[in-house]
Amino acid sequence: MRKRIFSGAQPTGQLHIGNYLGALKNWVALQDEYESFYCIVNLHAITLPQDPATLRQKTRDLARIYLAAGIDPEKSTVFVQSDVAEHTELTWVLACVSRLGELERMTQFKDKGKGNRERSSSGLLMYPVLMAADILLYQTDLVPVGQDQKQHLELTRDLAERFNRDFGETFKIPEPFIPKAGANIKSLQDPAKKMSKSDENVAGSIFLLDDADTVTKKIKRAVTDSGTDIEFDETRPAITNLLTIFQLLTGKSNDECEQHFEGKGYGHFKTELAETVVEFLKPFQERMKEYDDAALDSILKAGAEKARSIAGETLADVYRKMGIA
Ligand code: ATP
Ligand code: LTN
Repeated sequence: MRKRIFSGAQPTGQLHIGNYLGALKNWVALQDEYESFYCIVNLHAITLPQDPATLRQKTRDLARIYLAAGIDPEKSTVFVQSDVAEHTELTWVLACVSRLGELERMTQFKDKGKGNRERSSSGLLMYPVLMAADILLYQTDLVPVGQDQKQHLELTRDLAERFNRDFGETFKIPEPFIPKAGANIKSLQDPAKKMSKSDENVAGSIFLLDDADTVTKKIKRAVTDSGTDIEFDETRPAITNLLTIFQLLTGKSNDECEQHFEGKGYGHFKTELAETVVEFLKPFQERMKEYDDAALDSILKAGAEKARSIAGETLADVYRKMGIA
């Protein structure tokens, strides 16, 4: 049997090149080798306030983005989280296994709740429990994510181990897959911060749906460090970030990138980087138009059915072991 992958992204804000390089690009690469489940996690989205019409639209847009990125519905299972009720059911069980202390220590709870515990939704606190349910329902081997999800993966493993210890072997313990390069793409405006959908300063992110002009302007305005060499250098995070984007989109090695820009200035480098990003985005944006509504509906329906058949088995086993059914 092939090993399994599970991953997902939230249908909120606009997907950016950090989401692509840190996660989606690897999902596509791994789908040939693994049995893959790629989920649009709309129930995670409502841990923060969302406009209903926008959420509905973004859920479908994100499915199109997965397909345009190269996820092949013939190879991978693509589905919407809320279409498979087992995710919410297992969340309740795992909520009873998790501890308040460990959830309150999650850095994302503090960040996304802006430190305001009194006004944060309890859903935001439960966010990583729902994520653990997503993963554990499918007896997942590998979870390809960006660096920011590492702590949630550790919690998932802890919950699975605790459940297995208390009720008997039930869940496979999943491993994170965090790429060496690209797992933490930084904001173009502040290389101390990660590129983020929720950043108010849109100049910091290259969105997958940005047009050529916007991309070029954002790259031209990107902050750089002191010094002039175009080299990977931890002490110069801004240039290292831009070079990482170039490297991952062209498939060149670090050395090849540095040689390519040897003796060239920032102006030249930024022009070429902008061209590279635009060339990548153009066919991507074209592919988004390939699936009409009916085609998309049928992919998501088939995906949910496949997902439900596996998730149902795991949940039945969990209930049996707990004396619930
Ligand atoms: P953001 O953090 O941008 O506000 P989010 O928390 O809503 O987004 P998702 O869209 O659900 O995140 O994330 C999808 C995937 O993209 C996750 O695997 C996440 O780790 C990855 N990711 C998010 N930001 C970056 C980044 N700056 N660099 C690399 N990977 C990232
Ligand atoms: N929290 C993740 C999205 C997510 C996820 C998952 C990723 C929800 N469930 C299961 C991997 C596996 C994020 O990227 N913000």
